[in-house]
Amino acid sequence: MKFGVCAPLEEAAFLKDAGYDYIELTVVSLMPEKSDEECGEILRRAAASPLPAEAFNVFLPGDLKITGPEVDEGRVERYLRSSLRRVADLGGRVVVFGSGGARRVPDGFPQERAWEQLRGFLHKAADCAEEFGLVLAIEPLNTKECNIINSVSEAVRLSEEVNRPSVKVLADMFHMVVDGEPLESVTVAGSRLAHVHVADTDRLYPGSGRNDFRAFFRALKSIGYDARVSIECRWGDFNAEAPKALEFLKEQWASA
Ligand code: LER
Ligand code: MN
Repeated sequence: MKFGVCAPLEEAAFLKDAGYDYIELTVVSLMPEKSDEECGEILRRAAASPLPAEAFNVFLPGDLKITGPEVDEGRVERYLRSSLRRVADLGGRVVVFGSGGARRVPDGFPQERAWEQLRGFLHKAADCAEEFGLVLAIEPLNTKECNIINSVSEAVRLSEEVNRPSVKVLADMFHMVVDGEPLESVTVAGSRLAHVHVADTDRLYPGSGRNDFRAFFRALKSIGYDARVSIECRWGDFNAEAPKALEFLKEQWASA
């Protein structure tokens, strides 16, 4: 199992020294709507990251709507091509489709139509992802954070309906705990599970609270999941907590 952290590029050297395997950067930090020339420095620095950037979250900016009456298809298509090309150029493997602002269904808009729009969006995204050799992981967000795709089981259903090899599912322990989703959903996701986010109670660092990591990891092991686990949490003293969190995760994984 590879362990990583959702963190800005500036933390890559520290995380490497602490023993992490990769860093999870944000797609939006690659400024996909700006030209390669305008982003030259950012892209050069990301390419020189001391730790491989194998995963990327925060896929779409909140104002790039993909549901509702005001979807700008041209802008979405340009964004997909530019962002996924940059992720692939940097050696990324998996892109997290949470993007709660972009996918949030506007009040009064029919949920079924929004679901249909998400299927269309994922087909377009899959066209690029497959061209660039990337995997997309549909991320369920808890019901306080978004009003569509709130559980791993819904993400699995969407992934099944889209039925493209690049469109898979993410399980974020924080969102599952907030909404009380059973671990059985992870088991049911099986080979569709492509990425994992973890945090402890109150979304603090692993090992600081009461979440049952061993049980969660047991569910991952039962389906043969052996890709990546990223910590996505709020840190207090990052330099003290990040090494402790890795030690904790490794111990929990080994004993699960
Ligand atoms: C993104 O991966 C996520 O889990 C959201 O809650 C944004 O913080
Ligand atoms: Mn997450």
